Amino acid sequence: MKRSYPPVSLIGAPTDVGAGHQGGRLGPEALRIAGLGEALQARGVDVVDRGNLDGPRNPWIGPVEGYRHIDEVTEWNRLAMEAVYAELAAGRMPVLLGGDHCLGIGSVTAVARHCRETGKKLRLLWLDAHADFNTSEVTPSGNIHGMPVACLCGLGPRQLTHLGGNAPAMDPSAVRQVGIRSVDEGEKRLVKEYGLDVYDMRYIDEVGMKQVMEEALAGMDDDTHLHVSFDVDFLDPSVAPGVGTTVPGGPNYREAQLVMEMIADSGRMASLDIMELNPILDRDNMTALVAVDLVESLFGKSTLMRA
Ligand code: EXY
Ligand code: MN
Ligand code: MN
Ligand code: MN
Repeated sequence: MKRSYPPVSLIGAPTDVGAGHQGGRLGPEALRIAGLGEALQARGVDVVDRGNLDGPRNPWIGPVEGYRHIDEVTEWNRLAMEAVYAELAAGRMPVLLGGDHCLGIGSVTAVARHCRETGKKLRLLWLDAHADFNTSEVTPSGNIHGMPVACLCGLGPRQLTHLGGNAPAMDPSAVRQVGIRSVDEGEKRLVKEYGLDVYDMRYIDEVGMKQVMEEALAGMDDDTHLHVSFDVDFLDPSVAPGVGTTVPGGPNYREAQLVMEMIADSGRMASLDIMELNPILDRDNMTALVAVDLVESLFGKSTLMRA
């Protein structure tokens, strides 16, 4: 079926304040150079590039009370939240270009507010090698890109859990995590306690990606707003080496394409993050090119011959 998409706004968030490596702040530009905007335009999508948000520089200092750069993280997320909310309120589809995955706090907080105001049900699909459910007590690093899902579910520092005014921004029952293969010990306990719906690599190996995505996308209807938070480290490092926290044993190119194609078929995606691309660690922009290729599939570019 040929689907029409709402107009898209690209928003660059060039920061790595939440990460353990520098270089993610070059991500938005690498995605532009890989032709993200043009690729969507070629699919008939109306695309506007809003340029980059302008937040604080990365101070590159160690954790304080379990959090690294928390004030800078908060400011970047406030900017991201406002930009994403404005696009949704204008009836557009925000595509937030990271930048590190701490930005998911601002992005999803904005989406959750939009859902409350428009009576939509939120579904959060978190494509990642990591659960991103750490707290200051259990984090091995203090890096806040390991904490955004916890913050969204009300677990974390007040300035992040209450970014949108009230907490929690969303209910854990709306979360579906796919591709997970690196969860810290304390984090694992919290993921279980909060009842996150996790489709880890073991489960993907056992039942196959098709069934995983059928389960992760089940139960959506016309009133569902699907937010896709695509951490590029979701992909196997052989396909996507240009990220700071590679974890072996991720989805291969074809499995990742299937994920994107099934999301496209659902017809529910209304907002998107593309996170954690680090061009400093990449080779010839190959990870950005793969990300663009996959995003094209999110917008219906599949070579379906048997429909
Ligand atoms: N779990 C580790 C930590 O909290 O330090 C690694 C987190 C990496 C998070 C990446 C972006 O998804
Ligand atoms: Mn809407
Ligand atoms: Mn992540
Ligand atoms: Mn990750």
